[in-house]
Amino acid sequence: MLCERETYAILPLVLAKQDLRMQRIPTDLDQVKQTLLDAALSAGACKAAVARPDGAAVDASRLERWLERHPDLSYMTRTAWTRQDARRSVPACVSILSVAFPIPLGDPPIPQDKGIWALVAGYARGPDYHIWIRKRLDEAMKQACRNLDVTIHYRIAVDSFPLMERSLAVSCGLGAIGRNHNLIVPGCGSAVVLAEVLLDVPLRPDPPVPWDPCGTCRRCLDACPTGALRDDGDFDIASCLAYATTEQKDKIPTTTAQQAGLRLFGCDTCQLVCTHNAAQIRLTTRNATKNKAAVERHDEPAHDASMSEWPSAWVDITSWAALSTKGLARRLRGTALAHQGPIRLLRNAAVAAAAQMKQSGAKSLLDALARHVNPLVRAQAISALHPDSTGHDHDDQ
Ligand code: B12
Ligand code: SF4
Ligand code: SF4
Repeated sequence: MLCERETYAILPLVLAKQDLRMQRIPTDLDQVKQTLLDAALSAGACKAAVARPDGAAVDASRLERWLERHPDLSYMTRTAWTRQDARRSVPACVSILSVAFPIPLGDPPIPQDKGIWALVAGYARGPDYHIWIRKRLDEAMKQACRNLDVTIHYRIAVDSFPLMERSLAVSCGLGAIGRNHNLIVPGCGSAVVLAEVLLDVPLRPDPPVPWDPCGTCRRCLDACPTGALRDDGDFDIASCLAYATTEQKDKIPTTTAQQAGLRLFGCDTCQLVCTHNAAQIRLTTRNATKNKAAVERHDEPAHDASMSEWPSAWVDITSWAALSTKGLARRLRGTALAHQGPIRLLRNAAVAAAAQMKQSGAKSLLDALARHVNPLVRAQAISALHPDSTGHDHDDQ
């Protein structure tokens, strides 16, 4: 999950956009802190706290070990040093609001309507979370500064900046990391997207909260379809289906593709089984049955596609092969899926179609994808149609 790689080009960044001599310096910093925390909650967050800019540094050695094992994520390797301390990319940053926003979690049953269906993970349903969270936080911060009558320079990050967002959140007591490697916010669960507000005002940091969310539970380890979550606490990114469907650049290997099944984008399995998420799953399911659009509950971003266009849990991919890549990109504009680009989504569509071969239409969708102009899409579709082949067609030899 991420659109981080797109933003690195603009580093290093500064917070200040105005003439510092003009600014009104806040005096009562505890009042400022409380107002900003309240503003984050009013923007829809379920929890917010203040972290130090180097709050993630305690996990530096974890990150280094992780990078040694996963060198293929080059954007992570390139930015490893800056990730550990926000001041390395934004020198003016002296404190950070770490904020958790609830997102849908729960997979409604596959629709009975005619179609070839593919499943979108909760965080990527509806309008793009990068956009709606940034917009809401920005409005709330501006309003808070007006109420306080102070000038505070800030920069908002939503999965869009080289930080260790989970580690930062742990450092200020927002929650704790579970065996599924997700941040679990007490009372809210792990169905959250993390955002940060980098600030030039020195707020008192909140302490970490000692909390073991897992005890003897290991449901997520048992439920993970690929064994990506290891008993020893290790995470095997190469076999994680969230990685395969959102980050992997080349063809998805046959075994992983079979494990991915209907998943079009992301994987929620290790969160669906977690008891900390029971309330959020109930809420998502209730909203999904009551009103398809209500499950999204988010603001529409600033373009005029109608709400019915947003990806819900299930997307009908029947018509995808008939669309031009530009046409598919246009259809997905304003959603988190768009960061993936149409080609990799069509590759994933081939995987999902292969899991529904008994449905009428799946074979013709795969046949069409096997003739697609792009070699990656062709290769995935051909290997779905002929699992024993290499997945290469004549044009690729
Ligand atoms: C790369 C990345 C991925 C990769 C690798 C994930 C991974 N586990 O490392 C892939 C593509 C697989 C991925 C998948 C997902 N991701 Co992602 N991803 C990121 C990204 C960009 C960097 C993560 C990173 O630095 N990894 C390196 C390791 C070392 O760090 P870490 O995982 O962040 O956290 C470590 C520390 O907290 C430390 N730690 C501290 N205390 C403890 C205690 C214990 C017991 C353990 C084991 C570890 C531990 O170890 C953690 C795990 O290694 C972040 C955004 C960001 N900039 O932080 C989002 C982010 C972590 N992803 C997020 C989400 C939502 C997901 C998915 C749920 C999406 C989905 N539904 O498909 C899945 C979850 C998969 C999983 N079980 O982790 C959210 C996390 C929300 C949350 N509640 O934790 C983030 C923060 C984005 C955001 N802004 O909301 N992701
Ligand atoms: S399912 Fe159990 S072990 Fe996994 S994160 Fe949740 S509480 Fe922890
Ligand atoms: S996201 Fe899916 S594949 Fe990845 S660790 Fe969780 S359950 Fe396993």
